[in-house]
Amino acid sequence: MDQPKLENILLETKDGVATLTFSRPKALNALNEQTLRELKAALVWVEQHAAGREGAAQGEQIDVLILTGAGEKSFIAGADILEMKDKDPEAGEIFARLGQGVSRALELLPQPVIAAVNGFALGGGCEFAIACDFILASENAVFGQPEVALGIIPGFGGSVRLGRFVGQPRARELIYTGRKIKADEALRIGLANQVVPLAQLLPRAQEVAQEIRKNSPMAVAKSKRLMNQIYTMPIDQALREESLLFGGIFGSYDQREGMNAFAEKRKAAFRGE
Ligand code: DAK
Repeated sequence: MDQPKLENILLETKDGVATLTFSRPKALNALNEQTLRELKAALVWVEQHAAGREGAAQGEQIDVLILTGAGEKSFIAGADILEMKDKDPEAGEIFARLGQGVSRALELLPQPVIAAVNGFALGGGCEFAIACDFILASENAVFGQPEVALGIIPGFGGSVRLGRFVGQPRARELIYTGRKIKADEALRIGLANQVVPLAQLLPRAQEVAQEIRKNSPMAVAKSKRLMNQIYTMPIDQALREESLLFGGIFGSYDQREGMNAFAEKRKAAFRGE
């Protein structure tokens, strides 16, 4: 299955992990419309390679996706302000739908997505990081939602998702002030899971990805689906959803294999089904 043609994003795969690297050095990897369209195409490709899909059957299974930025300075410095500044309401809405669609696609992707934030993650950059499952940050990472300083509001889901990472009061503070925070504060408030030296960022992301890959991809995908569904549900409905998914897994190959492997004191060989 051919990879999509990409100019502003690099797509690499290694050991069951795909890495998408945003690369627009002249604009600190800011997101223009082309980059959003490329990301959309790349995510479709990654999804086609999830366990049990056509691409995986062709021998190229992808179990985890990592997003990062090219260079040492920036993950994504936000939406491309220069491209965005003269948009009319109609073009603004098209841009917003594209960005929101892509950030939702990150959440709906069956594979877990790790944001390896290697510098500025501002505006749309921070919003894409929090649409990932969790964030690993380099020591020079800087996060922020500075939209209000530009006379706009977060438009790729920041006001919806930031509170889920850091709690509503902190999210409000960050959005109303537009204050940029460094990696140590991001770690303290729960925005980043871990902070490591820049040179260690991608190796660490790979290590975490490989830890995930030891498990059943089917069970990981179902856990992700549940984690992303339950926050919009009342608790009783969410618990019901969990029990349905839990029950549905019994009888699957991976459930039998995982439990038999435990009983037989051997390593499980999962198939993702
Ligand atoms: N867009 C375009 N170009 C950018 C950029 C951006 N977001 N950020 C940086 N650049 C460019 C700079 O213009 C500069 O280009 P040259 O002048 O060299 O040609 C180059 O990258 C290097 O930047 P600096 O010279 O400024 O580098 P510094 O190290 O001094 O500063 C900085 C780095 C990241 C602190 C600074 O560049 C900066 O403040 N950048 C803007 C950050 C920002 O405000 N980001 C949020 C953007 S707003 C919407 C949905 C979503 C959104 C909007 C609408 N709809 C609902 C329609 C999302 C909005 C945003 O993300």
